[in-house]
Amino acid sequence: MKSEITKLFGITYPIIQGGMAWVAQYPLAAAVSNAGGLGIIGAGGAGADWVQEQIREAKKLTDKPFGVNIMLMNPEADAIAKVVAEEKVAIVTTGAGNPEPYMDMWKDAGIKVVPVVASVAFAKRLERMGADALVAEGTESGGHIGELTTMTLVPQVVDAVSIPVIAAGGIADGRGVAAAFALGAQAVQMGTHFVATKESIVHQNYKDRIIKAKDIDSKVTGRTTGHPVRVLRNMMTSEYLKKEAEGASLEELEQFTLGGLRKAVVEGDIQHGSVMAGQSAGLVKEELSCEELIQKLMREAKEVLQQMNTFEF
Ligand code: TUI
Repeated sequence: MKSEITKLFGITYPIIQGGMAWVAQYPLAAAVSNAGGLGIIGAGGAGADWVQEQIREAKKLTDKPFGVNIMLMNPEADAIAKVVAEEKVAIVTTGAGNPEPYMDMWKDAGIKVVPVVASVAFAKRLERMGADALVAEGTESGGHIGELTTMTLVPQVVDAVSIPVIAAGGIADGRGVAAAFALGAQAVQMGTHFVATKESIVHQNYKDRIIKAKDIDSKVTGRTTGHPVRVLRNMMTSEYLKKEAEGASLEELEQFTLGGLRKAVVEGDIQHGSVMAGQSAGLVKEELSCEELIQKLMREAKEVLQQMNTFEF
């Protein structure tokens, strides 16, 4: 499945791994790139030195292109933006904010800039600013989310811009990959299924929680605070959603989730931590290697698309 994105990034398959905070570290990114997709290191809330070390370790494990995701709410974003330029990372994706202040510096360093967007207006603006491609991320995604679904957002962004669009949110198997192409996307970005791969460094409890998740296990905290975050339901979400319904203050709610992702990823406390995952968790059935997952996605997508060719009109 060659596409504008596989050509632009110099990768074999149109599969991008999401740049998830705490989770997307160099072993995962290198494994995805070595398997023919695009691996991404998630800078999340980390410091610039940590990101630099991650990039250098990834370079030792792969000679294929990989990317770095910068979460723009991170107070260290300025310093991380400089590190990726100095290290001449092939591709930078951004999330949770506006990357315009860094675009010129990154373009001068020869970096391909791929912002994550959740609306058409923001997509058009970033195309004008020189973005090379966009990730259109639907509300089915895990973590910090926008309002629109992947099904409605992706075709509207595809219609509004002429740069290639990568679909994200709710995709975890080959049917989702085929559907994304039907919507006009040139690749997919997946997070949740990659969290539960062999090369992912998250605690085993986190992987097992994703694998046993049912369709209705997905919850959104923080709708009232303006920072909606999709997670898997547990004791923390029950308590949080109760506090939120009772009109708890912003400070109290923020305090309640502080350090929650680390608690789940590192300590494996899946009852009190933030188990960020998308709605696609219900589609994840087993822990595969990145190579096995990417091969499975491409085999399934090919089957679906060939099946569609047999429709009679
Ligand atoms: O960024 C994400 N997903 C994330 S970031 C994250 S880290 C975190 N940790 C604890 C609490 C909260 C977050 C976890 N998941 N996805 C990309 C994304 N970006 N989705 C939506 C957006 C977005 C939203 C609004 C991008 C830009 C935007 O507005 C920018 C503007 O200037 O209007």
